[in-house]
Amino acid sequence: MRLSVDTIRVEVASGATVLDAVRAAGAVVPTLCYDERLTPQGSCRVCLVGIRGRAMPACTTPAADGMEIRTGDETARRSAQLALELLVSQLPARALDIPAERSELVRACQHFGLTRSRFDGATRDAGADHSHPYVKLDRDLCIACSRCVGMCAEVQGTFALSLAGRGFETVVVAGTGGPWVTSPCVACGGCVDTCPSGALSEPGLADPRPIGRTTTTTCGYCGVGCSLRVHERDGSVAAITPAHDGPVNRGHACVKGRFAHAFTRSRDRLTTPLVRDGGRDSPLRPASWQEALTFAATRLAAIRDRHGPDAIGMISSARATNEENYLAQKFARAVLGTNNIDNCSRLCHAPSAVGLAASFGHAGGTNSVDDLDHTDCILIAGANPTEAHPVIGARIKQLVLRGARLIVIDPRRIDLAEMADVHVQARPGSNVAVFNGIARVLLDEGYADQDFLRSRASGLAELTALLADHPPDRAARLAGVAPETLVAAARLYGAARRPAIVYGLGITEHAHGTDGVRTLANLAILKGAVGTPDCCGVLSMRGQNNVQGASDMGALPDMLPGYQRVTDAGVRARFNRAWRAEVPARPGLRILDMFASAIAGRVRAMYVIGEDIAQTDPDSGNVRRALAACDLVVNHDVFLSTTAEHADVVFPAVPFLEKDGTFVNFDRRVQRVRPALDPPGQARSDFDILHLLARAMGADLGCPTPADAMAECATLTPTFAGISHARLDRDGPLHWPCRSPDQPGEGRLYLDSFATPDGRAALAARPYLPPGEQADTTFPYVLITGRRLVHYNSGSMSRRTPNHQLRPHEVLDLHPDDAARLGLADGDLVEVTSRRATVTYPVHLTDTVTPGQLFTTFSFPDTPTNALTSDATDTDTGCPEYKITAVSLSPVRAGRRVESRRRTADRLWR
Ligand SMILES: Nc1nc2c(c(=O)[nH]1)N[C@H]1C(S)=C(S)[C@@H](COP(=O)(O)OP(=O)(O)OC[C@H]3O[C@@H](n4cnc5c(=O)[nH]c(N)nc54)[C@H](O)[C@@H]3O)O[C@H]1N2
Ligand SMILES: Nc1nc2c(c(=O)[nH]1)N[C@H]1C(S)=C(S)[C@@H](COP(=O)(O)OP(=O)(O)OC[C@H]3O[C@@H](n4cnc5c(=O)[nH]c(N)nc54)[C@H](O)[C@@H]3O)O[C@H]1N2
Ligand SMILES: [Mo]
Repeated sequence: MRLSVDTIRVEVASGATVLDAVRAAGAVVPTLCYDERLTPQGSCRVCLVGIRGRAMPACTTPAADGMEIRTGDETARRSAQLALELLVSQLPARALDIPAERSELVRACQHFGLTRSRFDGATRDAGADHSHPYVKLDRDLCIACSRCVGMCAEVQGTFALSLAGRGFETVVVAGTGGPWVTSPCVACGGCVDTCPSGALSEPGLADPRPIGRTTTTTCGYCGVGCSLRVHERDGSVAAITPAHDGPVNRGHACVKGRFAHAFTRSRDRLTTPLVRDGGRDSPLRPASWQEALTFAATRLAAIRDRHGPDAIGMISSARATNEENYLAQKFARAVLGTNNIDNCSRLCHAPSAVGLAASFGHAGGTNSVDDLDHTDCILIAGANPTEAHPVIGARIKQLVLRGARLIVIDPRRIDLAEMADVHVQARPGSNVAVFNGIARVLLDEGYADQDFLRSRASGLAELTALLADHPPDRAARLAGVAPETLVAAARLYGAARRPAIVYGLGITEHAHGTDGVRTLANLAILKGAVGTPDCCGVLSMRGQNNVQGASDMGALPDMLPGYQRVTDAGVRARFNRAWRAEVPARPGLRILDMFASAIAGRVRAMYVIGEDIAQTDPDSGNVRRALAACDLVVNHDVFLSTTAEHADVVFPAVPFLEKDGTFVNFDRRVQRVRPALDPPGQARSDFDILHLLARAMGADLGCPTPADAMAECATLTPTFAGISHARLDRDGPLHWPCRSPDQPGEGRLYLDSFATPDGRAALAARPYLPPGEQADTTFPYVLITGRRLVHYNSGSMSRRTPNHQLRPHEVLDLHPDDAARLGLADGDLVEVTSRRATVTYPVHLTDTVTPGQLFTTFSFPDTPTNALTSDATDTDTGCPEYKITAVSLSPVRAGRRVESRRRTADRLWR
């Protein structure tokens, strides 16, 4: 459409509004109730423009071909100014004290030349609500524009906010109107972000002092990879806002990425190296870099020379950048001479890497998250995105509100189960049975895409044979659900035109996690819903900010960067030439095997970067025994973690907000990470620490800067060959594979063929097998472990922020029927005993868990959940069975509280 705005001619797409045309022409019309992310309301009357002599709201009037828009039209301008004057006459004068760049209201007033004198002072005194640590409400500044209500409903999908009261008394309320902190608000920050008047604000931005520099970077909490704008003031983070052009988050964020940054200036940040040189019972003491580096280097070299390179086990960090992980695996292979390097993906999505690669070819999700926009049915299995990947959880809610069907497969009634068409509340560990049951229905009832199966898939005969004795009622029995529920789920998925699969740790962290991934992938193959135009594929909700990248960079015992096998002589030869080193041919140890080898005396040193193995790895009593058995433990961390407490040398590392490099998010997007702050004290990046330690051992790792490391990796790794910092800075994020500098990355994979040896998607015939650990008469409950919204993994970061006020300690979710049987009330203490330890928790009564099942997290050192978890692991990958621990419960009678805590500690040190 062609039209004119104040004589400037512009062209806009069909469906555009007059406001779009005005902005395309570069003209300025103030708005108050408008936010491009929300349904326009046209209620504030401040954006009036003249069209054919009439005053029309720009935000709701559709643009039309040949239209002549006048932003300076006298009638429109006068009416708009009147509307604004009426509005501000009700506001206290402080509404104008807010700096213009933070208040659309102030900017609108400036536009119309309205000054302070028009503010007659407060005519109401509704007061403030500062109960929430992040979201502050000044009711007297509320102009009832309803944008916050729109954000909470349309973007976040939480529906926590509404407008209450009449006329000028109208004001936003959270929940039922009590203190904000007690409402269902999840503190995504969307309301604060959209508020035009300052009624809703956050502490960092309410501060009138000016912001220093603002840096665009990628969030370092979960694997969604939100683009954030970090605003610095006086050397610390003043505030973080979501980048509105962020390709994944599209202007949204969550309570962690957006608000939980205070940990960066926590008083207990490590700011100098620490050394323990008086034996294991002596304390760690501050040391100079020179001293600590020499200490670590001489001992590592001595162990390598005396016991061989494989006596050292190295764990690299899924929290660190690609470039740091690239250096870490180069350090292990080229400096130490061992393939004993692994990363946290082992505990998390190793079954995804192996399972997806076997089914489709690449060790990552099959599609870009953007493809979700086109789906008509989402199957979520073993993932809880509204808590663990909140921005994606919000996106899924938006899709369901717009009409997409939703299937949830989860033993707990998670938030999304409330809006699901079908909730298959399957027993933990029954995934393979459930997916085989669904596959059988897809085949039996004609939902399978036979053309796709003939031309693009393999393994149908074997799968069909296996499914002969997997009828849906057997699957339903194993899963503990009604057969009709399973069939209903299968029919919904089967009937969808563009179904999407989204899954998480409820599939992978099991004794048969890889089988779970493969039998889930079968469903997409049977439907022809992967590798085809318009397909939505299979998305694995990768966990940590860079767990995809840590594996992509080769921090794995059997793979060099880009999943090139260490056993391949040709691959090794290329790396040997480039590195002037000898990459060992034999695959190294996985994380849990490193612990077993340490206890057996074969591994003598552990070098752990940014993973709190003593708190987060399974059966932590065993981990501590492994650490105690080593001659040397080297650790980098931002804080004195539980693991650091067992180390001989601790190097003070810096978190994502203070470093340079890249992360890979869950949909294989390589994104830039930029330093927004200077590190405190003598803390340094993992990149620098690895270089310094290599140098102290007489070696040179090359690639002096992160950009150089990415460049070196690109020359050695075909799937990243087209990626460089310069290109990312110029063009923005890129999906891998990206094979040359002139190629865009591939978001949707396999359109021509799958990357398997025969080019076909591989169906897998995997039978249901029972879990590694099961409930019995001594340990009759199944403990499920996982995530809650406000804390993150070990909690080392989130506990050092006001998120702690939102959840100050851990609880054990228990069904009210079980509680009644045990005589427990909400908040009572209960001892949870597994075959390995006892830990005491306060109980939280909730019917989101079924009777016989329990739920908790592992984010608090004083409730050490992983003392309980077992050493059972996935047969294909060694991923721990975190999702099933058989336990017994014993109520703690008053007075026994202290004693039980002490017993926990004793057992840990056994
Ligand atoms: N707030 C927050 N966000 C996080 C993290 C955090 O600690 N806190 N950690 C990050 C990390 S590292 C990761 S890996 C991701 C994890 O993200 P998710 O995988 O979404 O999180 P979990 O809560 O561990 O597990 C997901 C669900 O699996 C279900 N489940 C358990 N057993 C089974 C089963 O046998 N079958 C099925 N179908 N479901 C089952 C659980 O009930 C749970 O709801 O989150 C990331 N994001
Ligand atoms: N029971 C149970 N246990 C689990 C799970 C479960 O579901 N249930 N999930 C498992 C999963 S999926 C995961 S991913 C793990 C996570 O376990 P961890 O990786 O141990 O936990 P995190 O808190 O993510 O981070 C580890 C450490 O890295 C530090 N850190 C942060 N950024 C940096 C950095 O840039 N450099 C360095 N050097 N250090 C940094 C933090 O301070 C923290 O001490 O937990 C696993 N443990
Ligand atoms: Mo994870």
